[in-house]
Amino acid sequence: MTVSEVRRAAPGAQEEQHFDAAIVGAGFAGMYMLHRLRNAGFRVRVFETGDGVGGTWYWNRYPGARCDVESMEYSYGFSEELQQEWEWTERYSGQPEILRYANHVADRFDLRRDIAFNTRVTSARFDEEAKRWRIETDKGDVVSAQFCIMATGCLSSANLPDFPGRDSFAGDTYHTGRWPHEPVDFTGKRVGIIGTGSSAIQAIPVIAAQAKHLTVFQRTPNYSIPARNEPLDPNRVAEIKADYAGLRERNYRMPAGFGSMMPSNDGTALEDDAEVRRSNYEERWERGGFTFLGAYADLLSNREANETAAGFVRERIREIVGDPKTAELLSPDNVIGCKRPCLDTNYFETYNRDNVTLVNVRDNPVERITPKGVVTDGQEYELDSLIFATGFDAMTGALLNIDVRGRGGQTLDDKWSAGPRTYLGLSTVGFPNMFMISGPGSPSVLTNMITSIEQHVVWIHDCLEYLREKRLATIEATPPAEDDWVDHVNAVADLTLYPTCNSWYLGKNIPGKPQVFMPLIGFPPYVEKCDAVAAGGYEGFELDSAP
Ligand code: NA7
Repeated sequence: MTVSEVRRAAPGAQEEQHFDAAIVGAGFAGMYMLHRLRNAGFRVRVFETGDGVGGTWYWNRYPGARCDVESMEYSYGFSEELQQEWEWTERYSGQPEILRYANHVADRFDLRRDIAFNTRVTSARFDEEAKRWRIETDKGDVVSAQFCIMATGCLSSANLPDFPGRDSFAGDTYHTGRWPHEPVDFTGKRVGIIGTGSSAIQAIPVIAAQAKHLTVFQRTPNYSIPARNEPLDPNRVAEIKADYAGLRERNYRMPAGFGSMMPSNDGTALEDDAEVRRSNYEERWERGGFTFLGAYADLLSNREANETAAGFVRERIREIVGDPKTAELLSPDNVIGCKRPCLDTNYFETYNRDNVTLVNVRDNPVERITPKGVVTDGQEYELDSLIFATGFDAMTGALLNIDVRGRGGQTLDDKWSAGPRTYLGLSTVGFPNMFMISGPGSPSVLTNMITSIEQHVVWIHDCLEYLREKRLATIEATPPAEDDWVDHVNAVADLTLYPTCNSWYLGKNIPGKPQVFMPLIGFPPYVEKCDAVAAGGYEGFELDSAP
């Protein structure tokens, strides 16, 4: 930085610093983006609200938190040394191990020196004259950067519903996505948990084993497949490591960027007779994990086919859960896979414990929260601790929590008032030089997130190098490219059963949120499109030369 580059902000505030790129967030996306750009000689600063790296795995420390993608797949593939030296211990890693991995990566690549921790970005404004972003933080930093890269995560803005009397509860309250750093001991406590999504399904068996009593308030029952987690077999690990690049490459060609170790069947469910179908489902149920939904190619496009898989899971629930009424309440009636499918360890079994009660809040919603507990259907459930496992304002929440303003001072909130509009999920018209990593309109949450992150980071890095080489000041998506892309994302979703339920993919979990199917289905064609856009000199973008 030269002296002439330094401008003073308001008296008392810190001096304005100039960077090539400012990155918001130090989760897996922000960390790799920093590494990649810094290696290419760009001056980069990362801002992170937490006091450590890891993003999702920094915040989601609830008991039982675990990744649903297998460890050997849910890890960076960009460094052969890194993937050879790191040793995962279980088929699916728990949160503490993933956080250790994130810290190892930060140390190994010396990332921390360019990350401002405990620092929340409050605003990002595009200065049209300077063709640069001006970024402000809650610590008084004022930063100017040519590029603003949002690595804010898809599931990082916690959803805490506005239950009447919510803050009057006298005991301890928790949100799964904002769990304390110190261990929480529920021994001897009457615990309540609202929600039965992925987080609750992982936490419930662990908390039930410790608490005096656990009351689960369920609005919508969820399908869940056994994870069949186990220690990793060293021989299997050695086999994978002997050709790790091969596994990454095969995964890259999978619809969700992972799962090549047990690929989906090409056949359709109704082609098989009932017995064959059942044995196919059984094999995948025994194997555990998301592979269950790969039993047939049409499970998410044909309702009748889907019902064969859904019915199989409902049968398993009835087999596992002793009390028929509880089993009935736990049995979903919607399309399986329409909401994010869950993986569990002894979830349904937990309802056979004497110290667990399931309360249906679908027909009689939570009326209010009192100092003593939760009231529904006129009955008060007395509790010592209350957990909100109520999810996230997914995909757009974290971005819109920042006051982002593009050309003409337009806010992102305003631009997206009818739902997010992007080109490739990477960029949005009116906000030049701003990139989103795994933004709405990209495959993101429907894939192995680390694979999607790596693909976006490489694409953004290549784009920035291209602009530098050609001495171009700005890149901005064009309106027709964005319109076509939004239509494309919707058209792909409409070919499937995804839009048929109240999922967070559609924004339906947040009252008042516009309902648009946000992720793009299908990783390989997306990668092809991104590559073609770049190879064609960034088709669908307008590039502006340096002033
Ligand atoms: P989810 O999957 O969004 O689950 C949230 C749960 O909270 C779900 O069961 C909701 O019921 C329930 N919920 C939300 N608001 C309310 C109200 N007002 N009353 C009762 N119940 C409510 O979040 P998770 O944290 O479990 O998982 C998020 C993702 O993280 C997951 O998909 C993985 O990708 C990892 P609903 O279904 O809306 O009726």
